[in-house]
Amino acid sequence: MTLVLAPGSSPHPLDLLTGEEIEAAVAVVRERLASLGPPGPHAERARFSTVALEEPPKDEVLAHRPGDPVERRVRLVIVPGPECRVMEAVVALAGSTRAASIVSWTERSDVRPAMLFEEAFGAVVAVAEHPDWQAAMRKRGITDFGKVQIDPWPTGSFGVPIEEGRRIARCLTYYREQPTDNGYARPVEGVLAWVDLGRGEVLEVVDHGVVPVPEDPGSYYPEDHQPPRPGLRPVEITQPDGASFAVDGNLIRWLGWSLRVSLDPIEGLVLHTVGYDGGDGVVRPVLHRASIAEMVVPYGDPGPLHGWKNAFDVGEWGLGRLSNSLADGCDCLGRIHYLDVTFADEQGQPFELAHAVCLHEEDYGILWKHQDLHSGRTEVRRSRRLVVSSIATVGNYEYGFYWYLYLDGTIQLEVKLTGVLSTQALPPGTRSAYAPAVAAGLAAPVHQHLFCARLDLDVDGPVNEVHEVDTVPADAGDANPWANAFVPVVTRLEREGDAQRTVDAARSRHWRIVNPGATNGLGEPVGYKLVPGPTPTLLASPESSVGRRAAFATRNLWVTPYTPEERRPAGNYPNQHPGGDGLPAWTAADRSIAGTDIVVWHTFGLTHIPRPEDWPVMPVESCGFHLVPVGFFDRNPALDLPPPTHCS
Ligand SMILES: [Cu+2]
Repeated sequence: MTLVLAPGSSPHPLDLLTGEEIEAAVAVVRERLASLGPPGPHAERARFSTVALEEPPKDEVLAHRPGDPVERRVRLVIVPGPECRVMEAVVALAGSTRAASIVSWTERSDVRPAMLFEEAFGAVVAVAEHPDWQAAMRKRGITDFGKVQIDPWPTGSFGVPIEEGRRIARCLTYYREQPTDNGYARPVEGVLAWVDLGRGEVLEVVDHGVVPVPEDPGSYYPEDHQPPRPGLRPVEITQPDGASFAVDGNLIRWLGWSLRVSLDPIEGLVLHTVGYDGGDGVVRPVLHRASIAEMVVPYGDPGPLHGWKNAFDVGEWGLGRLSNSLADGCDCLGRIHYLDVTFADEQGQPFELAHAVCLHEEDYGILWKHQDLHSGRTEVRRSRRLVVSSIATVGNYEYGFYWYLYLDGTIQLEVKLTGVLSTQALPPGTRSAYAPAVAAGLAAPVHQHLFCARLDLDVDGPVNEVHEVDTVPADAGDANPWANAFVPVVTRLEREGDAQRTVDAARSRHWRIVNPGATNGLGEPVGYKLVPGPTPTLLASPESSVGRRAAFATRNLWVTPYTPEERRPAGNYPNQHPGGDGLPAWTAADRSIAGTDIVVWHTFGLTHIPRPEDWPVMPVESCGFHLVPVGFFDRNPALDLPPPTHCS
């Protein structure tokens, strides 16, 4: 069931971008393009890589009160032609879409924006028409070129001469007997095509040798898995009085919590101004802004067809642009409210992605319980969480992003990974140390998925600091006569150079974000702790190409002073970037992170050693982290929950 609620009752600086705003911003940019150079080519050839809300500075967001005037701005990245050149524009709508004007215009050369879908499609067509690729297919007995799937990949940065000065895709081929086949079941091993995306030209086709195409079609469709498992009876989620949240535009209020939600075309799901009201009408800020600001999927197979594979799915493709339209009863259950999001296509035309973000509640077992053995009295409270979710499909893979808010003040991000493995064919009778077999003649390279969450925490205000907490055995001696003692050791991180840290499960390492200027009822600074999961760091060498480009993934924690333009930990243009941009560049100054507004960057994820059970479609594997109040409240903040009415 879907709740139908009105759009925002009062304009807010973080309202979702509208189609009218996109049209106005694109129109004024097109006028500027038409005025540049010879008539025609710029305005006609230009494509819009990004059209997004230019979020106002933090102090403006915080100062906004209902009824205040709102100046809306739109940020655009324009690709004017086939070269490695973009124009970055910010357009002010000045309170009216009719009064749009360009407030900044920056031309940048030697950068590659996120891949353009139109150009990626053009690359597929160009490869399929190329005689060298066709010859490679015929060599493998494939003569019907309508029965192939060609996947364009971002190419990385390896100093390959033909890639210099161009926007490149490397294309891999898969065989599909039927149009609905799972292409990844039948990789056409050995064939790699380089395409100049801007010019739509195949530059080179390399054939590393024939490996038989695996035969199993790898179907996950129900018609191929009959009969269905018997005995699965319906589960109905009923909420007879409706959901416990209220939505006003993109502002959500739920049982003390309030937050705004948006979907950025590049970063995907974004939470804004997350705060908690303990019942006295005062919203205490916790998290000013949270997003997945970059991610990387490095593959661990050193072979010529797979060794270059790594994907920065935020900066090279854009998680928001790849988000699904979610379906009732499938992606979420219960009383659901969807946010519909308006994006621009690459021609600058607005289009609506309906049901892009799902809001719903979930029962989550017990929150707290005690049975008093003396009196026999039992108290138990149910846990419930508000779920804010979106799902992006990036080629073969799905990433589900699930933010949870709980009744005890906890915030969690869970990323659910599913979809289809990236595969390779193995020569008959062989095995690979780098790519476990998942089906007959089919293997999937080991790889990692490493996400970088940018967490602009404002725990009871913007001035926060970060304390690393390790719990360690106490020294032997008179003060520890039973040698049992262990103690949390708290270290304040003073400068950026001190704040490049990794997880340490043996020490229960976590990081407390505290407000030194706000104390709780016990006289201690209020705080939230970042509790990491069992996460790896990057396994590729830091000196490797991917290691240089994804330096953010070599550490689980970075802390920087809040700087509005520092948004993306591998830089704004990681596509074919040689590396060093983003966090390594900013933190080289070793700025102070004490007594100031700070941003916490948490890299987390998992190392994926493919299993047969991951084939032909992968059951969800999860990773993520928690933000848990530590002295933010004076006691369990969920004592006021009413007892359940249905237990006896
Ligand atoms: Cu994986």
